[in-house]
Amino acid sequence: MNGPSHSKNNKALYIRFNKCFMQARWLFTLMILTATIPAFAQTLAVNGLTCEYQRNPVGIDIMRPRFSWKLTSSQRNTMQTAYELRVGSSAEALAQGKDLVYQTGKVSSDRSTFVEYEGPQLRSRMRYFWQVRVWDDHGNTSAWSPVNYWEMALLDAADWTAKWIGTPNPADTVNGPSPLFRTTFNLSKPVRSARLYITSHGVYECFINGRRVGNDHFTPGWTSYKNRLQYQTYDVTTLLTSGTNATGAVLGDGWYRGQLEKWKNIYGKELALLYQLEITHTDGSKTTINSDGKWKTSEGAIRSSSFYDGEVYDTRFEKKGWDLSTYNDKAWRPVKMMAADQSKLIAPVGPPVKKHEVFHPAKLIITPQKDTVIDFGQNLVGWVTLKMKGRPNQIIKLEHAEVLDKAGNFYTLNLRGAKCQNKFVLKGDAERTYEPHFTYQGFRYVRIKGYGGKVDTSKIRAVALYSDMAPTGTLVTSNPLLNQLQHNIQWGQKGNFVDVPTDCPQRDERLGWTGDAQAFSRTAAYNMNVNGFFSKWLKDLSIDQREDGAVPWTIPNMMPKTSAGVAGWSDVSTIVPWNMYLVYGDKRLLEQQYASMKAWVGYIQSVSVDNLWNTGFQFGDWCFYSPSPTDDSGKAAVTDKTLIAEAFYAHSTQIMIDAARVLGKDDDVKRYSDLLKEIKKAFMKEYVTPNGRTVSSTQTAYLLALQFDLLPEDQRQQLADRLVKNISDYGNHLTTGFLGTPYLCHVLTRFGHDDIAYTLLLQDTYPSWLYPVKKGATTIWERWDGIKANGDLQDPSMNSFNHYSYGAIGDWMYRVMAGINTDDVRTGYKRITIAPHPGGNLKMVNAQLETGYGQVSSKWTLNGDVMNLTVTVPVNTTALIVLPKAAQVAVTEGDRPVKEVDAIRDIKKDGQDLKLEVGSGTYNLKYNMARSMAGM
Ligand code: RAM
Repeated sequence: MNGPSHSKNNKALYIRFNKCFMQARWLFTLMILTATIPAFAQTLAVNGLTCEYQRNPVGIDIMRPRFSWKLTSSQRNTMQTAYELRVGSSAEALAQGKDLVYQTGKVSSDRSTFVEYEGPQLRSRMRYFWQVRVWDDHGNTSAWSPVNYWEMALLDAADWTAKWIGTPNPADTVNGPSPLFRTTFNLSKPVRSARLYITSHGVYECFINGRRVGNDHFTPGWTSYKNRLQYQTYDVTTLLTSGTNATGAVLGDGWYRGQLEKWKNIYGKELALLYQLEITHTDGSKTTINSDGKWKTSEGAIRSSSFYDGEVYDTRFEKKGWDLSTYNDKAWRPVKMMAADQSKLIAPVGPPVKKHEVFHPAKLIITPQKDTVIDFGQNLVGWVTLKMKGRPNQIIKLEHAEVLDKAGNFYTLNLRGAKCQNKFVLKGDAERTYEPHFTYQGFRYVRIKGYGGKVDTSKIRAVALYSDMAPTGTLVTSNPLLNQLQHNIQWGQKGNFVDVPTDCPQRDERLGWTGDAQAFSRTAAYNMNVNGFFSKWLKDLSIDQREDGAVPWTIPNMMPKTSAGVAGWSDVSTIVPWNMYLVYGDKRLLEQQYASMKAWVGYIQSVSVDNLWNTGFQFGDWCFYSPSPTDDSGKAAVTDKTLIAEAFYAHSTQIMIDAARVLGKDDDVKRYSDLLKEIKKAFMKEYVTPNGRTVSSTQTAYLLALQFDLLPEDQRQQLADRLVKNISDYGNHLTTGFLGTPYLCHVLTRFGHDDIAYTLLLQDTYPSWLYPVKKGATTIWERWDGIKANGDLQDPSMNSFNHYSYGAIGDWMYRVMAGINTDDVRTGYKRITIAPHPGGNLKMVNAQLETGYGQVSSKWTLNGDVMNLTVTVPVNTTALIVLPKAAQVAVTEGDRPVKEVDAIRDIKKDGQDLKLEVGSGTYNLKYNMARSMAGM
């Protein structure tokens, strides 16, 4: 009955025959190709070149830039054995190997990431071209890679000849009209190239001859402005014209003087512009156009703009053609010359904010309160654009909200003081698109007022804006709810990686909260390349760190100096550099942050007595589970804040040991190892009973103690059992807050409780990850119950629907469920572990991760007990594939037993797991778990 029918059999035969025939044909073609093409062309190639995290960066100021490249090969099991890198000052000469600035010669090395430039001193403004070729361990040599480049920015303060200009308006006019600045200039000679170096106090948009320069937003970005201010470099060659040119810029308050929490004018009271346009003519001569006393200023259509409150754009104030040479600026006023220090200027290392996804309205709703509301179907961060003609003096008001309330009405209470409104005042001229400039909103719903008549949704869009990080990870499972969770995690990241890692994107906060960032950093690094993003931010951290080592709650710090030095928040200073080292192998970043890391641990030491850190303010396990409104049952999962502090003290100290080891600082290894022993002793004495129970019987207390190895080995299992019991006491629910959540499933897995990790992951009643998903969430919420089971909304004073911290489960989903991890010695995925943990009744998990070496992937499917695992290991890496419940004899690839598969270097049995040491390539492995275990 079960056997295939005859016709099926014939069909299978036919397909097999056809396949063979095709394969033979393919082989034949390959043989011909092999005969005609030199050996290297078919097997080994170099691509994906980057310099300092970027592809062809223009305007960097790193004197020893680092190069990375990726290899591809048609052969399995391929490692780079040598590379040769060469740098020249022109693409043509370089391709011919002439006039080289620097060449490494053939270097025997398997390094293909972060290879440092060691040539002669790099010069301001110079563009350098580079390429690389590689050798592999099969005897192949690649061709030279395509030529890439990087360009140096202005390296000396003396390179700046432009002057800072501002407006003669009174200072401290926060939320006033945006100033415009303009000038004209004549170019009589043809232009070979032109660079604009530009920055501002406030945020800017710049134009040349009516065209916008670049497509970045909120430039120059947010840094610790009192100490460092980024400027951007743009290639504007094509924007210039012969004859008269015009250029201009418009400024908004931005982070510089706009409201941040309750403060305004934090970095200064006046907006200002610094603009240096350097033009090289075809004859080699130069013209420089600088911001200076000759520029003029006026006000334009942006009547006010603020991140929190939104923007008012009044077309009646438009200065049509203000950025064209034909414009008459007689009525404009001379600019005010500003004093400013050029020495704080730096070139960016992180990505700028850009526009990304565009959303069409999903639904037009008329609410019970008769509001016209558009639902975009996604809680996103950015703004709404509107195409319309309109009537003279028509005012369109767009208000933004993340959720509707229980009755289906537009809900803005959780935005607190932030108005989140954009207003457009129209003239009734030709149809065009309106969009704001110096603001952004976190929203899914938009209430439109003043539209008049039926809203034409075909002309309305929502545009997502966030830092331009390359997407690196995808994760899909057979469970749609989990897929939605993964989606929500990624959108939480998009919405909160807006130049700095923010806690939330909607209410009057949007600050670089450190605790949230550390909790989410590892997950973030799966979803997107955050190396440059965090490098920039960590630099601000080390600069804003207090002299005594205390790390502020938020970075860049805009709070009083006393708002610093908190467990789980300030530990971002050790945790994130270490995570970046693990996932990218970025050793220089670790080196750069080392002093800051040390200072933080030094601070804890200085406030500790007998190695106990139990003084000062702590946030604790923020947003932990607590039954509301009262806690008669004593079920609130309150973890002693000083226990948490001591645990993170140990964790940061452990990271110091690890970092010191990597950086070869033996004295520190010893010093911190000794210290850690004392901290653990103090922890045991103060927080662990003789029976091995932590004084707080909470999941977070157990998790921190276990994750950070605070108990002696022989006491750990019993604590893990307590954790399991605790979870079951809460009806298989988590109770953790921001600090415990990232470790929850990892600890369960480590102590053999994958099943419980899956139970928690798949739990869909409050508190759990899937509860919000079931409630229709499209991002991660700040609270486990942002919307209660009965539809009521949580306390509006703290109820963000886009807060990424709990999204830290993403790390476990990639690292354990799909099983993709980096080795912690050969970091940056130089050596990969693929150790999937099937469970939770999932039939399939498929994850991909673009690493510094190329794509790693792990896809498993379970059909009954039959496990199919497809793994991709990039060239120049090796991997350890861990097959759960597998016996060697049972595992095959196609028809071949695993031991016959080429590129498998070693096979070992380890308990129930089979471990394969493999080289690069794609492997399709298959076995029956149950039969394997039966010792087949
Ligand atoms: C809140 C922030 C953030 C948290 C701090 C302690 O206001 O939203 O998420 O880290 O407080």
